Amino acid sequence: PLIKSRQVSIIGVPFNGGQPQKGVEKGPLRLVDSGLAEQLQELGWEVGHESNENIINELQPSSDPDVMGLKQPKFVSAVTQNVAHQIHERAKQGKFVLTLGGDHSVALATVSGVFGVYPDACLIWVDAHADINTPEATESGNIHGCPLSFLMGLSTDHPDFQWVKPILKANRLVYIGLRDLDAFEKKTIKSLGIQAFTMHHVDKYGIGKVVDMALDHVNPNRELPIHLSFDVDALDPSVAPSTGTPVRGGLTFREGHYICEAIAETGLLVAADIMEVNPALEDEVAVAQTIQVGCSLARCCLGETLL
Ligand code: NNH
Ligand code: MN
Ligand code: MN
Ligand code: MN
Repeated sequence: PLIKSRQVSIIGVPFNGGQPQKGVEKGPLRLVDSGLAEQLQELGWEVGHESNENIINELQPSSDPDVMGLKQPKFVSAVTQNVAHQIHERAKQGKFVLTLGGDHSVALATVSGVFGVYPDACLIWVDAHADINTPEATESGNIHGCPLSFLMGLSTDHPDFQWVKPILKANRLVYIGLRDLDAFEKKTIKSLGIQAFTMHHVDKYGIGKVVDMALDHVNPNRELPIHLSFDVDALDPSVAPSTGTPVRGGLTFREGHYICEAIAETGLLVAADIMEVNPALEDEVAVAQTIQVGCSLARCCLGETLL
């Protein structure tokens, strides 16, 4: 495996500034409080944990008006730039980086940090949404719907995100689970030739074939490092109800876990994000279910089901 140390660095990012709903900032601590660190130790990993519970509020600017149609740009930029450095340091030390969100704008930090250390990595984006809107195109203004446009250099003129380097090439990105795309996103995926497996493809081919095809595309020789960014809204709302933008018709419990298992099995996974768990949404039973799923996806990424 690429990560020889068997050390994992859990990076909590209790941040909600990339979208309007409160509560997603409580995701990371709930995942850890439910025993995630101990579970990973049980699997033989040496676990470090940075909760970042204190730094986020300090980074909130006193005034943060919309810029080029994006909401809270200064706050999102400050938090993600800061966390990108932290993630870069941990990846550089040879540790597996497990980032717990927080909303998906935090991918600006995870992908920047990880690709800074592994420039030839590929990114597997598991999500109901494509998160590739530009400031011009976004209908919501929520930055959690935009991180990939910055990381791919499609949005180079926004003053607050000049620090984000266009490190992601179209042929190193693959989507799984898409089912709620904006018109601009569809057009962009087509015109850039980004490989995308929607829920239609999961139905048609089955998840096993989809993951094989996804890896064949971004990692044909099975030699490049892999970063997995998993938005829990990729799962069906019956599996992961406590998330900000649930969309019917998502991945089953097993399909979601299979993706993590199959990628872990390659030995090439160097970083994983578990994003958009919102413990303030739905009832306590739903929250507990969503937290449990988040933890078990993370464990599968770290090899729980490998023999
Ligand atoms: N595409 C929409 C937007 O840009 C929704 C994004 N919402 C997400 N993304 N939860 O994963 O606002
Ligand atoms: Mn997302
Ligand atoms: Mn999503
Ligand atoms: Mn939509």
